[in-house]
Amino acid sequence: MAAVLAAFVMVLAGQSGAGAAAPAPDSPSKQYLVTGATTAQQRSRLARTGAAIDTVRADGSVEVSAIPSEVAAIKRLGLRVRALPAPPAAPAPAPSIAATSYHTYAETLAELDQVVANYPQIARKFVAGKSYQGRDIVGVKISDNVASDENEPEVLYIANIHARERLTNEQALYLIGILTKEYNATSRITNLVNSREIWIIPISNPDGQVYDMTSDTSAGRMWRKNRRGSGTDLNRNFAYNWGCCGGSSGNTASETYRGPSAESEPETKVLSNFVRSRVVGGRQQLKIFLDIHSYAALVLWPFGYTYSNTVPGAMSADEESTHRTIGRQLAASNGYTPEQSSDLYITDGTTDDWTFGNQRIFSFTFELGGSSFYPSPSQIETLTTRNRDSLLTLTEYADCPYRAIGKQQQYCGTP
Ligand code: 0X9
Ligand code: CA
Ligand code: CA
Ligand code: ZN
Ligand code: CA
Repeated sequence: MAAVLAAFVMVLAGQSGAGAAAPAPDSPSKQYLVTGATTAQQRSRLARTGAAIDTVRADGSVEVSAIPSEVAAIKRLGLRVRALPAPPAAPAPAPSIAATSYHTYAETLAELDQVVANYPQIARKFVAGKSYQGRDIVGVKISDNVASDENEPEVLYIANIHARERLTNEQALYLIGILTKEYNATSRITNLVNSREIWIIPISNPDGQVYDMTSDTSAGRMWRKNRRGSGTDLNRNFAYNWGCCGGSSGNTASETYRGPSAESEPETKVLSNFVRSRVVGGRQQLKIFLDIHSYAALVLWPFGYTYSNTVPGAMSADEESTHRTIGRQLAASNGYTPEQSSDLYITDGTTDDWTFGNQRIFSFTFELGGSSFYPSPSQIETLTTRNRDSLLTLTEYADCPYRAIGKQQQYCGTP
């Protein structure tokens, strides 16, 4: 009953932005710069309109993707809003620099096939399931004796759940690249591949990614969601406190539309089922989860649905300090800002709230750096190489994340 009432109130709130003169509810979103929202509470109020917060600038102003009814709601909050220019079209890549341009979905699949062909002992392709439009959601498992399910700590990295966050696929491919090419060459990497099972899904939202990259110009379409109906924000569709807290929208046109129910979207189901499939003998094998986004240069950890650092029965003091300690260490390496997700703004139904809250996997979200969703291809190498050490460090923590706070003896029985 409470949930029904809450949903009803949300619907009313969502509709209050649509006055007589309001534009059609399904007008596409555009990017705006919002000034006047500089605290987490103010950004949460902004996010509660349904606008997607794309990045927080150094001066505290916020870039958002918003539909007209949301722009009206932002103005009613007393915040200043001005339209941002559409991202510049990237120049068509010359053949000589084609190797450094963004991978399409097809090129990504070809690259993964090449990796498993080159490194069959340590790299194996897997298909987690299919998207709404029937595309394979593909990943690579990297480990020694890759064909067997060994008793080794497992980690899961996913990227490109938001279609336009194109650099995130490149970051995943970069990680696959160093783990394979440097095996038996760099001892830190050899040790990791020998002692972990590393699952990497570079394009979690293939329908959205293909749609975003398929346009008449070389600029992207600025598409974020999946492609069922007018699209659902997959990072608001996960089944932990779904739609609880004003951190997503009930308006189908919104960039943060949470979907009709938790796990309503095929892609969410595929990713969630994959995570559940790693419970072997009653134990979740995944010890670390990372969801890679862009472009606010952040290291985030749960929870996003509440400002509370700890939650009885859901986030103990030791779990919180383990997340925070690892998160700060990663940020010290890649130069991003470390914070609890809700310090950015309240979100609900995100990947990491579910992987930790429901599956007890220590979970992080990276927002990669960059000046837009489409940094110049010439920046790919610099922007991804920046995470070399942080990604290796995170993978190392899979043995016992509590090692970060010196409690590996207590929680993992290891010295
Ligand atoms: O709003 C989002 O989904 C993420 N930002 S983005 O610009 N990539 O869309 C941030 C999510 C932060 N919250 C959690 N990870 N819980
Ligand atoms: Ca192995
Ligand atoms: Ca295993
Ligand atoms: Zn994102
Ligand atoms: Ca907090």
